[in-house]
Order: sequence, then C-alpha cells, then structure tokens
Amino acid sequence: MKLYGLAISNYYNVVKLALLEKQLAFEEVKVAPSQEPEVIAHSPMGKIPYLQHEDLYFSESQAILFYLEAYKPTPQLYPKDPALAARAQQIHQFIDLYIDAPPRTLLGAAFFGGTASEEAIEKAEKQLERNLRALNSIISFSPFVAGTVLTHADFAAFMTFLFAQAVMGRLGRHDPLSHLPGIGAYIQMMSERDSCRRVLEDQKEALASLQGN
Ligand SMILES: N[C@@H](CCC(=O)N[C@@H](CS)C(=O)NCC(=O)O)C(=O)O
Repeated sequence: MKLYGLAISNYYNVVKLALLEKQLAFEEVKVAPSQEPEVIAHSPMGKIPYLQHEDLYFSESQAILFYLEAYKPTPQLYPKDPALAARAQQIHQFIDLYIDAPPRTLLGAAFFGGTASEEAIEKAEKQLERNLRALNSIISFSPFVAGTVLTHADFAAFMTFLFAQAVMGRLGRHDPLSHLPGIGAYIQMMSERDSCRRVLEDQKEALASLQGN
C-alpha cells in the first residue's frame, strides 16, 4: 500500500494511524494537495490523503478507513454493536464537519505566513467553542471517545483536537480544548500509543522542515 500526502496533515495522519494500528505494510509518498492532473486522477478534489492498493486508489479519509477495515478487520476499529458503531460514526463525522472546519479557515495565518483579521479569528474561535460544547454531549472519554473500545473516531478526535489546539495556540488564543472536560487525560492516553507517538514525531519533523528549522 502507498499513502499519499503530507505528514503535517491531520487527515493524512488519521489514515496513517489506522495503517499503523492494523500493522499493515505501507509506504509514504510525499504529495501536496493540488489540482495537478496526477493528483486529481486519484483524488478528485485534489486533497490529501489518498491511498493506493494494487490497482485501486481511494481518497477521502473516512472511505479509506472503511476500506482498510474491510481489508484487514483486526484490530477492529468499526464496532459490531449497532449503537456503538453509529455513535463512533456520528462522532467521526461531527469532528470532520464541525471541529476541523473553524480552525482550518485560519491555517494560512497560523502556519504559512498568511494573515487573518481579528474578526475572522474571533469568528472561528466562537464557532469552535460552540461546536466543541455540542460535541461534548455525544463524546464519552470512557476512556475512548465512543465508549470503552478504541474506534476510528478516536483517530479523528486525537488528530483534529491537536490541530485545533495548534492553530489557535499559534495565533495566541486560549486553548479551545478547555471546553471539553476530560480532554487532558484522553490526549495523554492516546499520546502513549505507539501509533500516535510515531505519527506525532513524523508530524513534528515535517513541520520543522517546512518551516526551515
Ligand atoms: N474530506 C477530506 C478532507 C481532506 C483535507 O481537507 N485535506 C487537506 C489537508 S489536511 C487538503 O488536502 N487541503 C487542500 C484543499 O482543501 O484543497 C478527507 O477526509 O480526506
């Protein structure tokens, strides 16, 4: 398998976590998001990540995770129990739609030398706060986000929480995760997993080389 994208990307890292947890052999291929023909041939929106397996290519992180689960069901990341499965899917989708989006509007200003008006920063901050409070009513941290077992939703949660925190922190705002009681222990627990350790190390290295450090 080949995973295309960049180690700085939270969506890329969600897929990478699943590959690592499932102990699938994979090669990482550095590709930036773009509208270049060779990228849109495999990822129609020009986004990363995308995955190649034999003669198949998949884009969209949730679809890739779904493929990986069907291809290698162990360890199980999609619970069999219908209620738990739906809860994990709800949390994952909620995070992609509502937790990733507000800080993403500030990505350029936070990491790539761009600018953002005070108004834009405040708007994103308010949206993020509101959405995190809403997420709090469906998330459990007991100890995982959907309940007692690790699911795909934990990969989205872990990577996206850190993404939101990093963006707001770089812009000198207060920690948005303070709106989620129990988050400290959760981040700590996830950070201790071998897969998360590896992903965070690679992400840090990729970020440093991008910023010329
Ligand atoms: N829905 C997509 C989102 C992927 C995404 O937004 N990736 C970012 C990098 S973290 C990207 O490629 N951005 C470039 C763009 O939006 O054109 C997924 O789940 O894979």
